Amino acid sequence: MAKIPANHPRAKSLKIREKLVKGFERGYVALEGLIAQGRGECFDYLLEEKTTNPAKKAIRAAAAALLLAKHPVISVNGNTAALVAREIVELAKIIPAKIEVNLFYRTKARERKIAIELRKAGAKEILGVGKERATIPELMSERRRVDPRGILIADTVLVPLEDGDRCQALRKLNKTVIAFDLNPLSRTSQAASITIVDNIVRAAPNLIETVKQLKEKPRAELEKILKKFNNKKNLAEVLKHINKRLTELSKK
Ligand code: PTJ
Repeated sequence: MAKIPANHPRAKSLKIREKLVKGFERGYVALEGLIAQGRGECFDYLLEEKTTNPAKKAIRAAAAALLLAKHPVISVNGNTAALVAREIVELAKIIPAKIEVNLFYRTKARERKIAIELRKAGAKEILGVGKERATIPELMSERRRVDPRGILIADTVLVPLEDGDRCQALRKLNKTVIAFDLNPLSRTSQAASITIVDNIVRAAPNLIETVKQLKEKPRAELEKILKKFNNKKNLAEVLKHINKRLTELSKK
């Protein structure tokens, strides 16, 4: 793989791509995961590759929801393992939450390799790997196979880089769904209880810090934060932010 010059104006973004390409070469990122990243990058340009105020609000609500949950689970796919394995493990530790591998393009080999990446990042227990599964009847894709100790009984599920179907299925099962998705228009973004419209590489460390800040707060305060949050309104704020930026740019 060609070396990226440190002074390249897009070095940061190219390094993120490199992580995904390496993950693909090692066999745990799906080929389609590379396309998904490209889709995300396009929206990240519109956000100026910065965490917006609405994203910060969504991160705060997500932290409150995860701390209030009885059975919080973090779902991990190929892209998430390639980009933020360490952050996922740290987040799971401080909440505390379970980690479950759940793949759209599921193969036993990818499951196993993602578990290896998560172990390298410090995870001790990883659900959803090579075991007998329960299924979510509302769903036809491979994502329907869930761990009976994890997503099946979870009340709150964090689903980074999701496909819309599972998000809707989990909502139908009355679970609180938190999504990271750079596309505010995606079905996932629209269906989730809390959508963090931000790049997972920025949002995951931010979520860790926010969980740390809120961890000792009384439940009543966390409930207040959650009650105040409205996903539709927040997505509208993201669209207004993009709209304002494009309007300003188009005047120049
Ligand atoms: O590992 P698997 O088998 O579970 O497959 C994972 C992918 C991502 C391939 C699969 O879930 C898929 O096809 O996803 P989609 O439908 O392409 O949706 C991915 C969403 O994530 C898109 O809306 C992208 O905008 C968004 N996205 C991509 N990269 C990032 C992102 N959001 C936040 N941070 C990113 N880095």
